[in-house]
Amino acid sequence: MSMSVKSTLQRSSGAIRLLEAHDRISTEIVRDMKGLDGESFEGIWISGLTQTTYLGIPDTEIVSPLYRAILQATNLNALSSRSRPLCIAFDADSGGPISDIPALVAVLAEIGVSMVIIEDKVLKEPGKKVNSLLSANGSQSQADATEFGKIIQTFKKCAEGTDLMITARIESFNVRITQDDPDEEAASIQSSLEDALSRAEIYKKCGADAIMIHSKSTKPTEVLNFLVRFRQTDQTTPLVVVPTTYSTTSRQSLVDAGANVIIYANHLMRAKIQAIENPLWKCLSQNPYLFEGDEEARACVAARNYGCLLRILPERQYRESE
Ligand code: SPV
Ligand code: MG
Repeated sequence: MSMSVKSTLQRSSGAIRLLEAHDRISTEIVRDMKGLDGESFEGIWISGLTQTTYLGIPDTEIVSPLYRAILQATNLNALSSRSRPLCIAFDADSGGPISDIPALVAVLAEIGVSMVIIEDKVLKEPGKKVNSLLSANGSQSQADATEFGKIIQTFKKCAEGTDLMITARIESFNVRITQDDPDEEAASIQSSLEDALSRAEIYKKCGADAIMIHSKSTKPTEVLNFLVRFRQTDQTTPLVVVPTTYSTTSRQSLVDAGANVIIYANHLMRAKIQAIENPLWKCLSQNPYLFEGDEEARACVAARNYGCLLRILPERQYRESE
């Protein structure tokens, strides 16, 4: 049995925390581990980025969310069998083909997912989604709010009578083109904030049960400003945040501003890469001929941090983003 995000939110006084898991062993680790504060994670995030990394392909939606959900059904089939039930949130990228949505929602229900997050990105071409953390100006495109609202409506209709929370993810901060001039930059940030707030209203009217606000800024300001402004007029709709780039921000400050769900989106994959590469690097230094002539393998082994996750992926855009 998995836990429903909705009922867990109703019982929780602070924010619930979800940690990325991309296979069975990482799911079991999340189930057993506690944070430094001694508290357990309430559940897992099935991340597009780490699921595709696990498959060795880029996070560009070349495989549909439906395909990833089906894959997860085999990977996570241990969910029901172990001691502590977990909440499961699923990253549905841009939602995939609209004709897939009924099947996607059915598979998600089957594997116990109770929150699905759909982002208002638009793919320039099929299979060419750009990951939100990539910084190249203008590389990401946002969907028209009304068109995206129709996708939310379709998810909502398919999920009727279930506990699945349809969550609209707003990318206004990530698609923004940064400006050199400080005044123009401040105006651009402000207009993204207003755009994000007005999209939140549209998506709620289309049936969104929760809103996720994303940002690739290393400072939490954009997200905190959104949370505070949103909460001035709506104290109930759950708000979801992903503090990957602004990771030094305390959980309490996000909760105080109005966040209800905090997703730690790629940590187990990053930990796994380090756990593999560190002993391997040691082994390599003891045996310098191990990878002789194989520059690609050397590059993988030598990588040290998040950049490594991007570097091992074959797409040129990831290399350019380093
Ligand atoms: C993911 O984990 O796949 C996400 C979050 O969508 S991010 O990579 O930050 O866009
Ligand atoms: Mg994703």
